[in-house]
Amino acid sequence: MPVSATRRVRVIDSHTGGEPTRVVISGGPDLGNDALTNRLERFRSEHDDFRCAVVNEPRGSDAIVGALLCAPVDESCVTGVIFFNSVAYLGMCGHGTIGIVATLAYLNRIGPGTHRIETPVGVVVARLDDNGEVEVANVPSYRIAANVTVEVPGFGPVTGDVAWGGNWFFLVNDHGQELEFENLEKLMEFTLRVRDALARAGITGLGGHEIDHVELFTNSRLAGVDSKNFVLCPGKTYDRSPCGTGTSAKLACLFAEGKLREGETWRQESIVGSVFEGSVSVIEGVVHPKIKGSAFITAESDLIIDARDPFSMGISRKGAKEQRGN
Ligand code: PYC
Repeated sequence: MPVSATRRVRVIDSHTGGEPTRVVISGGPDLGNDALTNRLERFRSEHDDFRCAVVNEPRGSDAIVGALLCAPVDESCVTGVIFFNSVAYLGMCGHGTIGIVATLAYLNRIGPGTHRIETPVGVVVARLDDNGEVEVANVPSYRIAANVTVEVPGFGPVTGDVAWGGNWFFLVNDHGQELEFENLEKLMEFTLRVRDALARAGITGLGGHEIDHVELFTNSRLAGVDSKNFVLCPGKTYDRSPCGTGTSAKLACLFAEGKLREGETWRQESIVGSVFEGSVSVIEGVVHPKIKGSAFITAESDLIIDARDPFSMGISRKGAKEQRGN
């Protein structure tokens, strides 16, 4: 095989509260140097096969969130990043940002201190502590609608809030589900139906954006922890971590309801039992959430993209038929 037929992509894998992040260090597509929103569109329209190659089977899984590092436009940022998963691109990703900070520290590119990171939805500021914990000051977050009821086939009316935390969320407190790891299949089925029902009913985020995350809440049984969640992410996967953007959306809703004050700590448990700490500061009436957690490096490797391999660019739902040749 000629050497040129093989492409290498350098990645570092980590997990944040159980949720994996695969950071692409080199070997990604050239997306140019203009605004990250433009580069994200170029990624989506011209290099979507690269997204599949990095996070989909056979190299990846539905759970992995990819993070393509790129040069920031804002030179005060240590890096720019575009997040993606097995089906879509994410505006921001809280657990992924914590993973990036742990990855850059592992590579000795940053040390403890404050680091700005540019995302397609704005700059976030991460503080790496000496003990490895990372606190992310996320993009401003807000609730756009409270007590929205949608009719969910097989389940009846479900009421929740629509909020932005860097992605769009439908947050539901009263759902009749038991948020236990053993119930994953049921939780997936319920939240997938809720998401479909929202789309059918034309309930969206601002600008008609799809609400692609559904978040269920219950009380946590862990001492000192305020709440436990289950978060459906784009595609058919759930967040193993408490979801940084989802916790940000939750903090915005709590603040709007007068249930959380500036500077108070909110502890959010995930469906696998990991915990993020969150708080808000309010500047000119706008909620700025902070999320704290830790990430651990799990692998450092080269992905090999072999042109002879029919699944070299991953198995995608739309491409599987072509790849199988039928
Ligand atoms: O932590 O924000 C997050 C996130 C979004 C999707 C998966 N994790």
